[in-house]
Amino acid sequence: MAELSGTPRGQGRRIAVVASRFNEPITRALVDGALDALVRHGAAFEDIDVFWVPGAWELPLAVRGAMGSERYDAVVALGAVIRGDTPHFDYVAGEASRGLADAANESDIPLGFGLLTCDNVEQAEERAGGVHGNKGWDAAVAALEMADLMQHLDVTDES
Ligand code: INI
Repeated sequence: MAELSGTPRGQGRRIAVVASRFNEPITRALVDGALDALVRHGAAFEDIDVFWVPGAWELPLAVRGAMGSERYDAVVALGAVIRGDTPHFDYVAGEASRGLADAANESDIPLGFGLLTCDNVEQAEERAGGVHGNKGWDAAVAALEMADLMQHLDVTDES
């Protein structure tokens, strides 16, 4: 029996971080967390590109673009959808999540999912560098781990 898991190694990896500007104080903290995680795991700063989109709704299109560009070994999607007084939240959060899942399922390039869906700003702050950690960091590490695992599975090339 073999048990394998990926090691989150950033060395030599080119990474796209796609982040939404809506709720920017939160999403910038997620981006900071992701960049910190990538560099601390060995990625070179110059091998990381950060793409900003208006809101979470626009994340899937840019993620697909990054995946299709053949320029990246991993992609990290970051956003924050915060519940308001109308059902708008459900549409944006649900469709952004679905769009990201669709993009992930149609590509062999790992996608870290760092989209917060919270009831209020406090919950989002707690997950963007607060008591519940930084989900941008978590998403970046997950993407690196999966990039390594996919090499074990021989799906991506070693370059
Ligand atoms: N986009 C977000 O990223 N977070 C939100 O909380 C949000 N809310 O609540 O409306 C939001 N809306 C904007 C949406 O993502 C699109 O950018 C916009 O509809 C233009 O297409």
